[in-house]
Amino acid sequence: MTDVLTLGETMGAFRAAGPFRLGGAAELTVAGAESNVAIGLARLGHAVRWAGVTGVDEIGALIRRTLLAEQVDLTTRAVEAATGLILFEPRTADITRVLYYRAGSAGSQLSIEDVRRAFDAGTPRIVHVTGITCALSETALAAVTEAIHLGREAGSTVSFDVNFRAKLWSAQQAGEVIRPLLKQVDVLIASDDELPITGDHKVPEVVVKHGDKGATVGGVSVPAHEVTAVDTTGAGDAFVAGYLSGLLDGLTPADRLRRGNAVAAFAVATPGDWQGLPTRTDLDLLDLDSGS
Ligand code: KDG
Repeated sequence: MTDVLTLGETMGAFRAAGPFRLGGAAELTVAGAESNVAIGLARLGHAVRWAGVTGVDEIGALIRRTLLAEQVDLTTRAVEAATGLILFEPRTADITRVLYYRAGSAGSQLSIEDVRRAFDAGTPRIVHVTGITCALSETALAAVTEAIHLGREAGSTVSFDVNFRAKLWSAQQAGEVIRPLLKQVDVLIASDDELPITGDHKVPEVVVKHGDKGATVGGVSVPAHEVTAVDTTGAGDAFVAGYLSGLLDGLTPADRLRRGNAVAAFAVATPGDWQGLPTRTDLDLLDLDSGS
């Protein structure tokens, strides 16, 4: 049984304590919006599958090893191209500069066939995709389109997070690609500044992330937890993991937002995209209804 299928590019991630131009130590880990969501859901006890392509290299092995250790099921293939890299360079407490080394990467070779193989492993209750993957290559966009299509055919809930990345494409290009896809989406997730990209659409459930102000769905708003943030990278993905977890557990819209906010609160309190993501026991520390 698969609760959630997600797909995209996960990269090797270098994180330094300060400017990269000074050299010195940098920590190596992995990062990718969809695999962040997958780890978040797995830590909350859901059955998650991530589909993606890596290189035949040590970074690819690190990605597979990390996701397997986090109990994420994999549909992967390794190809003769380098696994992409992302560099996180903290400049202020709130601002981290992101540098990509991912053009022509293995991950951008994600294709329709990878998605079909992932569906063969089990029909998911939720298919979760993001705008990042749409921007990577023609084949990756085709993979997202196929995932949405197969999800609809199978009766899965289709979730789409805009996740606009200005280093990958312009807002206009993103709008032209994303808007047609939204016709088949059940849950649209966007931060408030990404809403213009989505244009007019009829998506039934629109979840808006307001950063440290909280989040909204329909007419319901829930404020974020007040925590000391040490690293906000991955906060949006953490929120999505919590929100989708709430959807899987049949929580009300307000409780889905509460769980999303709670998961994000844990994520920002620890350096790294996904390292601080909570288990259900952790959620109880916030004295929340963490569902069944
Ligand atoms: O959401 C955090 C992501 O930005 C990060 O993990 C890297 O997926 C990523 C991307 O493409 O920017």
